[in-house]
Amino acid sequence: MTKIIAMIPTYNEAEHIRPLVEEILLQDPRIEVLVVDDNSPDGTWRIVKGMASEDPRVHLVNRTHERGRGSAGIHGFRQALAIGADVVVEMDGDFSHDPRDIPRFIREIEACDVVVGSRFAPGGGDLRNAPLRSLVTRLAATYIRVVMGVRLSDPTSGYRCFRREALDKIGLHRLRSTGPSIVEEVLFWCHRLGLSVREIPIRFYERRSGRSKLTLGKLLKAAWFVATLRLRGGWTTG
Ligand SMILES: Nc1nc2c(ncn2[C@@H]2O[C@H](COP(=O)(O)OP(=O)(O)O)[C@@H](O)[C@H]2O)c(=O)[nH]1
Ligand SMILES: [Mg+2]
Repeated sequence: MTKIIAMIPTYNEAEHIRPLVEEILLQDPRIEVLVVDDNSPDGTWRIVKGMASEDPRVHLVNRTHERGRGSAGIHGFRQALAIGADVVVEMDGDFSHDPRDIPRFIREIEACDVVVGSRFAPGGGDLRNAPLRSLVTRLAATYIRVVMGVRLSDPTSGYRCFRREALDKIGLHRLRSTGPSIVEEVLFWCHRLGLSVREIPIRFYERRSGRSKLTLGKLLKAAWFVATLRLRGGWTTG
């Protein structure tokens, strides 16, 4: 039987982590959840720890010495493979990614290596009530398509699904991002290594509560990192 791990990096998501994990588990009997928390001051990790002690389908990594969306994601992929995942679904912990989309990801991954949830594919949507954030997402998508040479409609989407073999091929050891540029870095390698990537439409919601951890500084750092990726690709494979 296939083991599917929903991997969620979290920082201060205590207000909704429990209902989110519960809703994910309902989507398929083969699903387990792995939360990678960075010792959130609001105690997100404590809630997940409690759930994990009662349900073997819930797993927690609490990182006490590191902080960052990128390094948490890499840690999460590694841990998901270590606990035997055949398929990993990567998603955010704020309900902006609807757990009810997971079955469509799982169906689609049967026929490819990686599935990306796209807000801009026909049938998808960006439903945030923040026009500036939506505009930045669109500009970033154009920038990444040009700089990385990928043809996807939504290259900054963090709602994605990977076959185990795809993560093995990417080689987690080569990923360098500490922050949010991990999303683009992983996509870059998918593209560079010729993995088959398909998009499915998703609706992207405003976070249910709490605050985004994305700052202008992190955004600019990510944009710079993306610009250096081609150079890295040349070095490591050239
Ligand atoms: N472990 C970990 N998760 C993080 C960190 N920063 C953001 N996240 C998580 O990554 C996901 C996306 O972050 P979010 O702040 O919603 O960014 P946005 O959706 O771009 O506004 C959420 O589940 C966050 O809790 C971090 O430093 N460490
Ligand atoms: Mg968010």
